[in-house]
Amino acid sequence: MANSSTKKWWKNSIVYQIYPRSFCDSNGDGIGDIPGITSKLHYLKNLGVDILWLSPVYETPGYDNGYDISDYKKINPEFGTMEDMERLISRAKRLGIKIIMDLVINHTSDEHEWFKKAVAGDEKYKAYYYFSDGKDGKRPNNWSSFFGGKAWSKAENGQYYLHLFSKKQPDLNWHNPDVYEEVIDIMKFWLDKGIAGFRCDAINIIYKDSLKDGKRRLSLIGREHYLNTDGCHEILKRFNSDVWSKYKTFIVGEASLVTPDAAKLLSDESREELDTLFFFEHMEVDNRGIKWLKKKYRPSKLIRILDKWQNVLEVPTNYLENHDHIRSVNHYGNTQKYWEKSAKLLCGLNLTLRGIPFIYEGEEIGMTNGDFRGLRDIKDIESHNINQSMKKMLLLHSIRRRIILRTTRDNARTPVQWDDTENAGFTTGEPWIKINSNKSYINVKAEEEDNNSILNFYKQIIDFRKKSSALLDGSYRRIASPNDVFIYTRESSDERLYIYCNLTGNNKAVEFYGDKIVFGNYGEDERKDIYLKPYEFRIVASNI
Ligand code: TEU
Ligand code: CA
Repeated sequence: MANSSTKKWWKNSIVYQIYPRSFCDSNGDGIGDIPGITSKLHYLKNLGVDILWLSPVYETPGYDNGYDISDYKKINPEFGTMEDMERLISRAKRLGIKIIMDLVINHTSDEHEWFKKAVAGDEKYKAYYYFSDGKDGKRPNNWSSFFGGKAWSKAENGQYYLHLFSKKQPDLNWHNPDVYEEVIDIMKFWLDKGIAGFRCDAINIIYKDSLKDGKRRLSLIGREHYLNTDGCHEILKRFNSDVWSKYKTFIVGEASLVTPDAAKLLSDESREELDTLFFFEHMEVDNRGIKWLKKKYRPSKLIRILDKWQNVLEVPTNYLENHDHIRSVNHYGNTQKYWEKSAKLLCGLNLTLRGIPFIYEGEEIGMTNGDFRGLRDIKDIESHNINQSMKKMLLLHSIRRRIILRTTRDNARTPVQWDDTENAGFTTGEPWIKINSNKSYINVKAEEEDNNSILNFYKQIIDFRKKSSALLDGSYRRIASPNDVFIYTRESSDERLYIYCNLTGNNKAVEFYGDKIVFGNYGEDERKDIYLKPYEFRIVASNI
């Protein structure tokens, strides 16, 4: 087993996701940057983080905040220089923190050299993308884009090109061996600089089986032609044997629309593809078909989904928020009366399930959705595209406003609140996106000074976890989930823990398992009462 545990050096890590644009600005231009990240390494070390995942820091025109890359080997000048990046890697290393980068290879920016050459008529580079004259002047097929609207646009050469995201993000043609070679080279470039792995963006959709029309459906027409294709599996295996295994990387894939069976095929160790992946089902718990249409959130459904996925992946990922979704305390908690209790409960849940916990910047202080005044405050390209689509459907401004403000990705992209000063200690200049006015009480400085804060709860539970064999390596089993309370055990050969999560704002009657409450968001005592308070989280140890 020694072999497999060194191979999985990342298995007991805690990962922290940084969205660089919103993390910390070092030079007063209102945009977070790499020196800003470096200046907070001690904060992250202190929190107990082992791995940092950086959302893209490469050169980009910035239409999708860096998920549209124009040069994979350069740093976005807004974020700093290559020297800044190298300094970040080496400072982090000194503190024992590893860094993984976002690898966006489904598409490039349309301002990438490759695409520009392609449009100018260079045949080599035309073959990097999907160009087509279309059918009788119409689009080549009926596919729709993830960001609303159609998946084909016309380039300046008069031809259509495929883009599963915005028209600023043309899809690469993974049938072309040259594309493979380019990406291998990019990966090595960064791994040689000391990067520990990648979070592979939209990885399960990169390989298109065919360009035939898709089945008609509510969203993502065409998906059956590119989701989890054999070609994609083939590429992942080759990445693994050509690069990843040689550098002993940690690779986590982002796999939208993935089912448990597909997830196993992408990440079972024996298949040598991804180490693990992000599934989306719990994020979609309150979707009505598409994310813009919501239904009532039901904790029992969340419990069912999380429980199911605990048993699917060899090493699951646990995450409750990221840069693409609303804040978890808005989603699954309560931002009013139980803001603090519910943020702590979600922390407890995320850090005691089996697998690797991912914490998204600001989650550790209980940051909430943006308090945007209107659509004019929204920066996100997806939100703007959806607004345009809804306009075409003649939806009223007030309706569009409500739909977008509720779900926009910008909710999680407001700057990290470091203190209660005018710009929350994020910048000395004009922030690129509105800072939440609740910085007055939700901020790192205030929470560092308060022993009972959400931030200190994170630190304590991370500490607890690092010493607990049951949480690190133990099995997981659901005991019961009466009345929206999630109860499960984590058990190793010498430790058994019962975890209670009351996912509601009401008192709940439960059975008491175990012997002694050792951790909780209502304090620790030997209460054996059968009532859980609103959003109560408890760890109960049991003698074995
Ligand atoms: O997201 C890919 C993805 O699968 C989308 O469904 C995503 O959930 C999106 O937010 C739809 O609402 C990745 C990145 O995480 C995202 O930030 C990028 O915009 C996207 O790829 C394109 O690179
Ligand atoms: Ca800056």
